[in-house]
Amino acid sequence: MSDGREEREEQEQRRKWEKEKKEREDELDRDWERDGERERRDSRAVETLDAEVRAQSGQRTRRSFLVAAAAAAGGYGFYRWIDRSPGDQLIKKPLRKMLEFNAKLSRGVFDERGLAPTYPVDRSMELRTNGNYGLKMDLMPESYRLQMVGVADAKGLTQYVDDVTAWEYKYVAKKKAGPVEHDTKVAPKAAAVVGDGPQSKVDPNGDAGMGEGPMMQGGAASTMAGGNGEKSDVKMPPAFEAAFAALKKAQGNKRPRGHEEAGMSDNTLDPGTPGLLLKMDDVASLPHHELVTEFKCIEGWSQVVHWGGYRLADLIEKYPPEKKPDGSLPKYVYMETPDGDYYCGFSLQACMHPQSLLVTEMAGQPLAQWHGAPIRLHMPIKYGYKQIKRIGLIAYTDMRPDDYWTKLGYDWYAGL
Ligand SMILES: Nc1nc2c(c(=O)[nH]1)N[C@H]1C(S)=C(S)[C@@H](COP(=O)(O)O)O[C@H]1N2
Ligand SMILES: [Mo]
Repeated sequence: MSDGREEREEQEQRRKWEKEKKEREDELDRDWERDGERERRDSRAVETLDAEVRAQSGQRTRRSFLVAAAAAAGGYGFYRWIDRSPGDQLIKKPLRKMLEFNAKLSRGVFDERGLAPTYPVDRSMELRTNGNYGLKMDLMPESYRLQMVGVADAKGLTQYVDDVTAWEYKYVAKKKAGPVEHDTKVAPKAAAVVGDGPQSKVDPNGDAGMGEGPMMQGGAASTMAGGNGEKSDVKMPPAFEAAFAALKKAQGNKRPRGHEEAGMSDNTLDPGTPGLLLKMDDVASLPHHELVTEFKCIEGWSQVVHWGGYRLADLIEKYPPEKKPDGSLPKYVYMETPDGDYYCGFSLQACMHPQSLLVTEMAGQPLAQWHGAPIRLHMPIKYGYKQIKRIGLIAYTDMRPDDYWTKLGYDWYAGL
């Protein structure tokens, strides 16, 4: 082998690739700044025009008033028009247009190809399991709700609640031993090392010591018994017990969030955050889509997978973000698991990508818990570590959201 040369070439290639990626990201940042400028200017123009229209409408005929109003709406009143659109159908189109427009301005988020390649379904295979943060206990499907925060006119919707954080997800009580479900591909090795509450040093999911990056292999056995949330039989001194009880009460008897290495997300919602609690039916009422694309883990492996579910863009169009006071849209989307242990941040544009999918089926089967049931993300323009499993929250935000692996030093964009 001409090892030296090959290695040099590879390094050269990698450097080139990284430089290009950096340039894309810088350009994206500049685009976003420009967009913000543009949007602020546009909304100022809308205000001026609106004021003019109001001032002139006293003296002018009704007809010329309408012409002026139409000019304002056509020229600059884009955001106002969305404001005034009463129904879903009307909101849909202008919002989509605007996002497409923004996406064009910041092409950098997407791979230059725009779309990730797709494959014939017979090339697809069963996806291996990798990473179990936020999935260590099985979620009871009836207790599932998708929290959405930052949605425009949320208060008027039937799914509105004053505090989304008060929603209680229920988990299946785990057996400590005995037969536990597992993926037949993987030996149920974790059964032997099942954790025993917070004191346990052994990762109850069998991934202890298997890696420290987003490539560690949780194994399908990861859906098996977790120590979390289980009662410990250890007797505490009464003073401790009282203090512990007080602490528990203060946090609403809730398990603390951010149990894994990266800790709690900076975007953890404050108690009392209003929003929507969507049911599966709300999501399942969107048009169904299937996609056969390559899933890539940053570790280097990739697999062609057959996905089924709903476009994230369709969900966003149905529940669009609330605009900022200057009329522009928030630039980011944040997602996390119901327990807050795993979390990801995205640009709104990446979420509007037509191949960004809220996945409910894999290989024509309902999604398994260890793959992120009831809803996980597939985003073929990004590495696997952005493809969050078991999405509990989708929040619109204007600050670049926190991200589990970014906290540990990985690239935030994770673009392919
Ligand atoms: N909730 C959650 N989602 C997650 C992870 C995780 O640990 N927890 N790991 C990520 C990583 S690093 C990868 S490669 C993919 C693996 O998805 P899979 O197990 O369905 O193959 O999930 C991603 N999403
Ligand atoms: Mo990964």
